[in-house]
Amino acid sequence: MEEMSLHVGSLSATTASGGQAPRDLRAWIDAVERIGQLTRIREEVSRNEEMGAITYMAHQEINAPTLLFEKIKESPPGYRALWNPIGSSVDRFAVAIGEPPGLGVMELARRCKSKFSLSIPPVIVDGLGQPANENHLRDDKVDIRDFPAARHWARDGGEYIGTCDAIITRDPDGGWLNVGTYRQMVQAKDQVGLYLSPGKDARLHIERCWSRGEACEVVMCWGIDPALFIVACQTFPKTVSELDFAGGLMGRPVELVKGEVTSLVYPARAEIVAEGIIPPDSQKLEGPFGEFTGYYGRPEDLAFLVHVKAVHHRDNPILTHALMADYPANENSTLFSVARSARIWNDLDRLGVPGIRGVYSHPAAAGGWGMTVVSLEQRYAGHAAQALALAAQCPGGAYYAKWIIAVDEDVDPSNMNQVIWAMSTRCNPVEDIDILRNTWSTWLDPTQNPPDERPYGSKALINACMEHRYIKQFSKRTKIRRSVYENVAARWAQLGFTGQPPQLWALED
Ligand SMILES: Cc1cc2nc3c(=O)[nH]c(=O)nc-3n(C[C@H](O)[C@H](O)[C@H](O)COP(=O)(O)O)c2cc1C
Ligand SMILES: [Mn+2]
Repeated sequence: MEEMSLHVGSLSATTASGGQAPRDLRAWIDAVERIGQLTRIREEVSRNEEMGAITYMAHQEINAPTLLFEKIKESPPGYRALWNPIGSSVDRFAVAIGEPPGLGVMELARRCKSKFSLSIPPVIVDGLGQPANENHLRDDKVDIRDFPAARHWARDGGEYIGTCDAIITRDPDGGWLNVGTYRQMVQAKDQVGLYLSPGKDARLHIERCWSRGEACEVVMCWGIDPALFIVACQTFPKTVSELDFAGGLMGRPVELVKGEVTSLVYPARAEIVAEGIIPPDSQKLEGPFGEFTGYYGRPEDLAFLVHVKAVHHRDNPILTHALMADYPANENSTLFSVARSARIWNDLDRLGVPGIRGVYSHPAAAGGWGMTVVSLEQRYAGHAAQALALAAQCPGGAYYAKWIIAVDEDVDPSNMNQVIWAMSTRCNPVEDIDILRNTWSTWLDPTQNPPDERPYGSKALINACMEHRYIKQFSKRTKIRRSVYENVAARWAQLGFTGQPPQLWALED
């Protein structure tokens, strides 16, 4: 019901399912602490590999709590660092967008999709007295080195201040504001490197400013609430502002204040914000960085160099960090299995592809970028092939993804046992696999060498649906009769089992 209209305004937003997101990072921290999903680390730790190592080790377990480091060497007392806010916890994602804990991942993805189809533009509020404006560093007082940036991995090229961040730039033609999550390395007390993959929106803005001989203004939010992070790291169409979708996701407009030294704006309740400019040809060697693939990406190379002109921060600021690693220690794994799934599902809805039962980005597939499973009810010849091609190339799903798999509606796309079963019983590889070439990818993909060739990728489209041509004759799947299932489920405890009876996607009607 919720996606009946594509341009739902703020009125409909108030009727969306679920409550409002927490007001800011601190309100979210309180909420996740109440459900036992936060660990405070009071022991003194080093920025140099130690916080990264602790996070990687603590997050070997699915559902491990987010880590708040409260005492960090070389940072003033009170300065803190929060690592892997979402981590591998579906509940922490739910809390971030105002949904209750305890939802299954597909249900949460469905609710996230509904909220992504709402658009609530931000509002500008008076900057006076806003939390982000509690402290200012200006002119030659700008020194970002107090904030607990960190070397995440042994071979990182420096300390990273921006990983779980939100970078705001303005489209020089359209005027709308883009928000993206892009890594940032400390280069000097008032300089940071900004790594942008080919085709990312901020990169397009900078390139367009430079082609006119102009500097590009940039706002960098280094301590942010998870709802803004979720929106910043998802791929929305290039012609709209992520701030509108952040409003939709949070159930209220994002509150922004006017910048001091740029014509941009920043979130009024952010922890740490820096304003800066990237003058034409401003670049410096940056990286490498232990990336979402679980490898160091491209070797050290030129990246954009931002000159920081002013810093604004809360008292006792919290710098947010996202560790990139293999699953489950990767911050963009479960986040992507909800938000990226929701984005692709949302795109398919908007394109009018009917019968989509669910979309799932598996968290173990290179931080959720690598694999997309679409479950659909096949309604016409070519339907599965259409869903595959569009899921592979729509804005929400096009970047990196190597494996796009279509399964029928009786297969839960988030249940890999079911997906592998479908691939092994409904897919005839010689007929059912297509390859797309020269697709949108990244320098960080280790499979292509030399690294300069990497921004181009390829994709396998795997049709693991029953063959549509012979769907009536296709072997019948063994399924439990619905009435029998209900009867057994009702007597589950009586039969001597503990816990809830399993939910099944496929029953015989
Ligand atoms: C933790 C994290 C770090 C990321 N780092 C980068 C990065 O350094 N460079 C980049 O181009 N994309 C990075 N991404 C991916 C972008 O955030 C993502 O593609 C997003 O859609 C970019 O916004 P845009 O579509 O407005 O360009 C990162 C994503 C996450 C979750
Ligand atoms: Mn964008």
